Amino acid sequence: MAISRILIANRGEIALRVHRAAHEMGIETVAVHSTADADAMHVRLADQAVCIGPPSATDSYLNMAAIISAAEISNADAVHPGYGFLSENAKFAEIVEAHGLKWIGPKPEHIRTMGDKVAAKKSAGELGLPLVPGSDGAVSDYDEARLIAADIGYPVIIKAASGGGGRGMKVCPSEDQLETLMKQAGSEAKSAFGDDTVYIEKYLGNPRHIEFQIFGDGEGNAIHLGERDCSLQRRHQKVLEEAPSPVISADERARMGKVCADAMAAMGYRGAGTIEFLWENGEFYFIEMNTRLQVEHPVTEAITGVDLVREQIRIADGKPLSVTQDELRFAGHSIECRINAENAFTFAPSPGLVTSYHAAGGMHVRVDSGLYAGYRIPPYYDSMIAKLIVYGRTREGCIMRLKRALEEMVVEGVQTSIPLHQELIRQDDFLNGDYTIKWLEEWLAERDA
Ligand code: MV4
Repeated sequence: MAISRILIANRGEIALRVHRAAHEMGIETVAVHSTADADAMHVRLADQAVCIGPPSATDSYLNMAAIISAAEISNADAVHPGYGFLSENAKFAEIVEAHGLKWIGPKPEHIRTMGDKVAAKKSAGELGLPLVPGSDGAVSDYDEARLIAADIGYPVIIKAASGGGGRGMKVCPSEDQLETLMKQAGSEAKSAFGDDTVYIEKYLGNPRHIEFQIFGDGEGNAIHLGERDCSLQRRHQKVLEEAPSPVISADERARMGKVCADAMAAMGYRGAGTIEFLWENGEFYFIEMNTRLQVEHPVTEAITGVDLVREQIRIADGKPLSVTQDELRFAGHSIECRINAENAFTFAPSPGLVTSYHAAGGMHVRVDSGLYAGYRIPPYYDSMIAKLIVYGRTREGCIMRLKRALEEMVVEGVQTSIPLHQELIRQDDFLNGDYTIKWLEEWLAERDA
């Protein structure tokens, strides 16, 4: 039976994004929401809505039993998890499938493998992806760590196997600090993730974060949709993303994209995935894989013309990929600004009543947001309230359009990061595409000095 009603296990702009793709395919949607989100746009737009618990995400958007119950009572036949929340929870994917529902996501075994950074790296290496030099798996004793670090050379970085988002990482400059930092990394990982497993890598001093979007049909076919440059981050939160990367040539894209697609084909990967690399001195080094749709997916949509959520739904429904690698064309340039309800200088969250709202518009301007005038942004969740995505034939044209679109955006009643973006895109280094993962924090430190 074809999918006819999707339960969207998420909130905010991504819930709207999934709703829109579903409705364009003639598929009904079921929203779930906490009591704090009763007035949210994703609830208003959906065909049905089910309250799944109190404001705390643990008791609502992370409450598997409540979400499965909502799917049963609404007669949904598929679940889309969006990003965050339960999207990379292999157990949840299994439970969804065990209830006879279609999981709009990767196979649970692949979610599980990629969620364990040590297993992910091992698997990536076997699949032919280039790795950061380092330990071959987990490192348990100090003597072993010392030998590995001496071999690859200092500085090294100690990472938690269950980590992610930069948590549980320690940069170690020399051997005399290795034992202390290993113990620290292990105990921090234990308290944060309940797992003290760590591994070691060569520390790359000043790389870019470049990720490839891939799609698999679960039956041995896979394609890549090019890369995104996500180097502009603050405290492991992406601020602005672009596609293509200003530093990757068409030949490099085709070569590395093929390495990624071949790897995904070989593992029988299903659905959307992102392969994250650090890029330094012209070389790619695999660090992690994300087994979900990502916040920044619209920049890839803009340069390829492929609706990634539609593609996810089609694949979950057993249909083939809608485009072949040969048919895919990368055209133009796209930039996404994440607009958060926060102070543009201190980054302090700024939830509350939105008194007026006007989204930018015009040619090649997209705003993904559940905002409306009179909406009260709840304090319980992520502060991202909108994504502004702009397209242009060239990077320069894209930046000019972005500048214009940022001027047009109106969000009153709360503070937003719009002024931060306006300042950021005027910087020479940004205009030149000359930035790495350290650039944004260094620029902010100078700005605030
Ligand atoms: C690294 C690294 C340098 N060398 N690994 C941060 C989060 C996690 N996804 C991996 N991270 C890093 N791994 C090696 N071997 C530097 C980072 C890193 C980083 C990576 C991507 C984007 C922003 C970052 C900010 C600080 C550190």
